[in-house]
Amino acid sequence: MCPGSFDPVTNGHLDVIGRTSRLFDEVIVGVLINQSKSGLFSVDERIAMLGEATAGYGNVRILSFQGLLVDFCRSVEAAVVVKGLRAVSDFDYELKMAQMNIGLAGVETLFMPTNPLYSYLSSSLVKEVAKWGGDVSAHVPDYVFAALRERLGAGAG
Ligand code: COD
Repeated sequence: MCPGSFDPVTNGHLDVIGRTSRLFDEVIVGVLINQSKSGLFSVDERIAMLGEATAGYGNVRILSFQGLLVDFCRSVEAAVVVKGLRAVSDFDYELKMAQMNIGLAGVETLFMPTNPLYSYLSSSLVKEVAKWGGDVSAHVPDYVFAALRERLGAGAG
């Protein structure tokens, strides 16, 4: 299980998903439906972008979920969550969630060190830079870049 908000998917996410797909027989990318936070892209748009990005892998499925990640893992019989770690700040937060998730349901978390090429990348930074006219084309797939341009207007790079 590779869970996240993916609003939108970046090359950092794709690096983790691609490496996970080489380690496991089947990978589910779980897109969180967050009722209290409306994103830049709808969940359906995020799923479509992730689907396009992972079409080349034969063993990756994209699904959405609400509620607890451990309940979703149980419903699709996923025993392991894989999370990318960018920095110590990620570790602080991720360690707590991993410990909570194993306590709640015995779901294990494996941490994958980020590719240094993408260690500073996040969806929120990409959106912020794109909003103010910075060029984010090196950080997201082409169709995500096009979608950012369309959504944010001429400012997106
Ligand atoms: N390099 C490597 N990995 C990266 C990079 C990068 N540049 N960018 C992101 N990642 C990885 C990280 O592992 C991250 O966790 C994951 O991709 C997803 O990133 P985002 O930003 O799209 O998603 P988040 O952080 O908003 O997702 C958080 C979850 C949805 C996983 C979390 O909130 C959750 O599990 N929610 C469900 C409710 C729940 O169970 N809560 C209790 C948890 S104990």
